[in-house]
Amino acid sequence: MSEDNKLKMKRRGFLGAAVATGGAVAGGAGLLASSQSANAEGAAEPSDHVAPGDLDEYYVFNSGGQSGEVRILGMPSMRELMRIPVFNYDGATGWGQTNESRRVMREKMLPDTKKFLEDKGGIFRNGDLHHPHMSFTDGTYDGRYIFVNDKANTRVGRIRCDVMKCDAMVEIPNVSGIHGLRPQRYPKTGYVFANGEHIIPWPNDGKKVLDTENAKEDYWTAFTAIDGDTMDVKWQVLVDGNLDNMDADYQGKYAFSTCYNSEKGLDVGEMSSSETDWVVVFNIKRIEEGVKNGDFKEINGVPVLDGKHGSKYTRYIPVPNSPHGCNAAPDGIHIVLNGKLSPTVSVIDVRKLDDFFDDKIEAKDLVVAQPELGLGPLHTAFDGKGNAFTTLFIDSQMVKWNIDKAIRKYKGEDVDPIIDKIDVHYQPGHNHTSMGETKEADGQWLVSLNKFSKDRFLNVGVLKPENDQLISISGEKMKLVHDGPSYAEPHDMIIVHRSKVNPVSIWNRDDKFWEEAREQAKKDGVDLDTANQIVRDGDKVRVYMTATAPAYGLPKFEVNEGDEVTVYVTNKELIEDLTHGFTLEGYGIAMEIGPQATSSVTFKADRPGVHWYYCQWFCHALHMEMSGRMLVKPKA
Ligand code: K7E
Ligand code: CUA
Repeated sequence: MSEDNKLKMKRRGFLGAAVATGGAVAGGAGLLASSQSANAEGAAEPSDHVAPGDLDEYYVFNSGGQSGEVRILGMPSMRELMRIPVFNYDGATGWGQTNESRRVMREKMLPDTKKFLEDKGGIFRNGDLHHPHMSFTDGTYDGRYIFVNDKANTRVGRIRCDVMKCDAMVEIPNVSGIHGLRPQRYPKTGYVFANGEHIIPWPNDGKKVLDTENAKEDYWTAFTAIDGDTMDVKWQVLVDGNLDNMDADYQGKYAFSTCYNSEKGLDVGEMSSSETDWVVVFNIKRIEEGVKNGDFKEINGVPVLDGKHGSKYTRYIPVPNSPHGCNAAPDGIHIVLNGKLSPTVSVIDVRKLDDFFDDKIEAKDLVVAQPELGLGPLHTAFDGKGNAFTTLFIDSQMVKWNIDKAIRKYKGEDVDPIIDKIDVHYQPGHNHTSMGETKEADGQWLVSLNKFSKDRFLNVGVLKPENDQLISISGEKMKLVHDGPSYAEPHDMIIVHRSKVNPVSIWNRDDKFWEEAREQAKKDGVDLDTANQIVRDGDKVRVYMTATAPAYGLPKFEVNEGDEVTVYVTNKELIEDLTHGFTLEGYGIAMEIGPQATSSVTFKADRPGVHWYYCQWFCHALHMEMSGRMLVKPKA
């Protein structure tokens, strides 16, 4: 029996009538609103309660903002289940320190950056991760990957959902600050699209333009398409203005980026001086043809097409100044562009885009609604039943509105598209609904990611947490059910039904994650799976050892001061949840080794003496005893 069915069986007993009334089945296999427990009347009462031992119905992949990581929460409990280090340095797992993680971080780093980081440890230790999005097949999540942006160091990362580890990272050339990011929805991902936010001189080497009064001519940014399978940059399209957020359609034809700073100013006054900015629409097919026909300039190895005003690859739709969020509705038709400085959102109809690109209609004809929702609309999410939920940053509210009514109102009908408004606490940025960015949007839950929590939690000092609030949207009215503090600084999340995600509990011994270790072992003539031995190669020493609770295969090893030592630890356990660690005292070294994994770390043995290594993952009654000694013989 599948986990889902087991859960269903277990819950069916006590849920009773609630299964029938509140158990909306929307699209995916066995989507059961099991978190809605029954009240006395048998009506569904939305609750975040998940009893001890019970499992959540949804995975939440929450961004970690300037913490650079991704966090996995369970929904509706909103319990934090795991963290996935990506653009950061993590002392627990050794992310940024193990050879395996450093390969991921450095493999597609630009040569220039590699050089810059040479004497700084070789990696960036920070990142700013705003937008996690799962790969799609035919308009819904396919559970393969999660793609993430790094605004701080202009990268795109990928998380493998089978092991929930970051397995690829690419630094994007020619732009600065990757912000909006979305995988292609149809037919499948495919491309991962990424917005370069900040305009910079092209090239940005300090030679040509260092300080300029003429950003209009000298500063640029671009829209980037990455191949989600190879993580190679396929092409870029140079645009007018700063690119902010983006989304892709459900047809695989177009992508959309909100754009601020159409003025091309270099400070906030200049950037917001004009009445309107725009949304740039990218015509994927035309761009691909352009690449094929050589209609580009190759810059730093990437075909860059000209997408400025007048280009056949793009169109510019004027919208009120400084739009922010860009969200495709699960109806596959409507794209909502959030006003930010304007109290409105603009809704465009993707079915008109072919005509727009053929210059048969004007930009204004694309806009089918522009409801006034309140102050500071930033992002919009959907319930799959024709309703939208928009965060109002300045009003500190969530507004529920109906897309169809907004369209009718725009046509002149006397209808109010606003259905409900509730206060959130406080100043929401992103929001997200369960399965809401897929065609299987199920209208169960909404999270408001609030930037400020102020008085909502025990005071923890000057730096306050944010507040991710869980809201039930299964009824006509929204209902706030949970406050969830979060550390700096989730911008965005996705809410994925558990039926879409199938992580393993034990690594596959043949996983390519430690391919380099495998190859090195082969060269050294040792069997990585079983070796407990030292291989000396000049002043390079490779130490191979196994880990089986409660002992390492090597209780000690000896090296000389000044040796470059690589320690490979292979976890031999076949039991789930039996992770070992390797912490080397006084060397600042620690790493995680999951069941059936190999992890390795390289360091210079420049501290003579006895240094204990021990297992920092509690694995056995004799876990404390799982240790050994590295003996470093001093130079004569
Ligand atoms: Cu914070 Cu998506 Cu970077 Cu809006 S963005 S809030
Ligand atoms: Cu192995 Cu603790």
